[in-house]
Amino acid sequence: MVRHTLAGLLVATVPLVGQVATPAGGTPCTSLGALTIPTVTIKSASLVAAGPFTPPNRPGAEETTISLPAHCRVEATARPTSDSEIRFEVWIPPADAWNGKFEGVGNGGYAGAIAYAALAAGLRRGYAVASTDTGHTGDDMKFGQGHPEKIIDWAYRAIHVTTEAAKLIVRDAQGRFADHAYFVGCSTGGHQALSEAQRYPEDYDGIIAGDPAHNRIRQTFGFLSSWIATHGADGKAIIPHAKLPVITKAVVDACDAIDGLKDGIIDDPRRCHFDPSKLACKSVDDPGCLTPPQVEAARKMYDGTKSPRTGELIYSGWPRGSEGFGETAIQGWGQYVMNPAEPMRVDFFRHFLFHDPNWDYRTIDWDRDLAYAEQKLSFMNAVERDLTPFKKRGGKLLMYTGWADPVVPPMDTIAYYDAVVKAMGGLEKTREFNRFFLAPGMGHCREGTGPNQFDMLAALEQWVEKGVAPDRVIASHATGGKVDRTRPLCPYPLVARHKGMGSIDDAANFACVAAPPPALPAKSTTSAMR
Ligand SMILES: [Ca+2]
Repeated sequence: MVRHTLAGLLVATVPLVGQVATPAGGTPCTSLGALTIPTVTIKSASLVAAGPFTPPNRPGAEETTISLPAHCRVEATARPTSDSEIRFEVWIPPADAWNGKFEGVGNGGYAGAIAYAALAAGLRRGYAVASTDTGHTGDDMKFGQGHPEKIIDWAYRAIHVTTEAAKLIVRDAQGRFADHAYFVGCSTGGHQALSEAQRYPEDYDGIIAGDPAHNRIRQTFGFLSSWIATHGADGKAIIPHAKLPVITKAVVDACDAIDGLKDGIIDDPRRCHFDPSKLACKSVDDPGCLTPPQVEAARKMYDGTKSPRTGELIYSGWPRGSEGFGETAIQGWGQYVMNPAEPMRVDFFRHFLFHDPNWDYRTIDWDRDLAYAEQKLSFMNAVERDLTPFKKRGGKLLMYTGWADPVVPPMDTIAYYDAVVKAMGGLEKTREFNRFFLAPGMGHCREGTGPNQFDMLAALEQWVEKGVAPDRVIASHATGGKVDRTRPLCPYPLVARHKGMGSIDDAANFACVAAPPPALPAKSTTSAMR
């Protein structure tokens, strides 16, 4: 892999006639377009006054009008290959509002859009921030058909070239490089975060990888097998959406107390072996019970994807407690497995792997096609476990994930962290630069019955800038905007335990303690991490 360095990209600033130096010695915002960076075209650089900002994303995107502080907005495009079209934006606070730092923000799904809400969050904290659309427009995967370079841009290159160019743009605007660079992402953003730590360890001093979808190829195989296992020949979901919360309630009733505290939260679903047959209908189907096919479909969701030939685990199943814990489709198995009319991300096979838009997912060969995908598209993963270069350069990595994540199974993230620990010489040597926080009862990146709001970036800043490693991160749960519970998130493998006195809704009454490892279920097979 070609590794570009900042030194290799340096920078010719075209002298501007009559340029007025800003107090900090930087280039005025509206002159930033004169900066020359190889393969990068700066489309515009403009001062944006404080006030409402409506992101120019496609209609229906999650962002609506947001309120922003004053900043310099730079829109640019990077073309590291002749087929690349990587749009990105850099938002730079005025010198007196700048915290001296740079933040790259991650995307969701297959991206195809600049993450304006994440840009806004960073800017409000005083960061100079950057985000990219990862080189294409829209969440669907047809962009990859016949465009292998665009798949690479999406997989890892867009984040890297955006990072390097954005650092130079910030340097030009402020008259100096940022003191520290951070990357913050969840889901695909978590994948991007781990990819940066693995592939480009010089890019960031501190990295936050939330609910990382970095074992991407196997996750895609997991979506496919889960969909097939939970849909009838008519393409309809076997378990009706209304029954998913019924399963979660039964799971929590059965397993809540295993951790020693009846608080509505399963602390570690690996200790919960609830079998859906407990909900089997006595005679007729009704909304509170499961028919035999529904029992079987739920079991397969927990069991994960296995090779029909060898029984080897290809990808972890989804955790007990993730079935349906809230109203929206992402708060349960709806959005990624049950609701789609065909398997989620099936276009990976059609447009990225086989280049056959008519590929029939029922022809999948789990062993042969997985081996082919991991050989042909290995760059779509970010599963390197040896993080020595990142550790050596002083990098700090915070990982987190929700224990009720219905999109990225936490067991797969644990398998990765365990693999890193092994490769890096043990837990203590890993904890020096990489800590992993599991949030009980949290869904995919946010929400859930457990405390799910926390400030990982503040913890990371303390670690990078003050050398104070996080021994716990306080998380809160809110109902209707009002905080009703706080808890510490503990660095894996520690768990939060009530001290035996005081409110169970107050983090002060919990300690991070070692817990015996959960007994593995009898039919557990080898880890998906190679
Ligand atoms: Ca509990």
